Amino acid sequence: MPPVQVGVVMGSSSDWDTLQHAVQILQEFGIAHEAKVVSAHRMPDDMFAYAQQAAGRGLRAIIAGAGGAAHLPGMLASKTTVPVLGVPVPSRHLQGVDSLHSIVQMPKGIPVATFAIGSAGAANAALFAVAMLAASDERLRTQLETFRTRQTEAARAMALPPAA
Ligand code: RP5
Repeated sequence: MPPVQVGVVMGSSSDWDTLQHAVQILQEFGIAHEAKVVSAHRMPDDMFAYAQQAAGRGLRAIIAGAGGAAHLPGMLASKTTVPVLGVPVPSRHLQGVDSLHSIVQMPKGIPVATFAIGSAGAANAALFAVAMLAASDERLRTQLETFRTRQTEAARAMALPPAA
């Protein structure tokens, strides 16, 4: 098994519906990854250990998703210099606006790259990780360009139904 390059972590198994969209992209690009629950509030010691071991394990990026009082991305970022990409998970009562604010409002000095609420944010976080890795990987850069070209072609081919 190749060494894991991107870690995908989330606060609860209930976040998987959202974070699986990041994993799908990583799978599509053939990037060695792992996905696991690492809750900031329910297992804080595990969270700190994950962050502290990330660089030594060779992780190049951590995609961290959480909902509500979404402290996971920021707390991971406080304990590692590995880039943390934060994904706000839609929450039951506030539709993820709480998650977004919790993740995006980091104090100066500890950045978390914050993406859109929900599945688009999760997919884009993974695409961003791909772009980071592609900076030093020609094969991956070509793959990313092909992905973009296919997307452009699909958009150009979009047909609209007749007006009602
Ligand atoms: C957060 O609390 C998790 O990231 C999740 O989005 C939210 C609710 O968790 P569960 O009660 O569904 O386990 O820590």
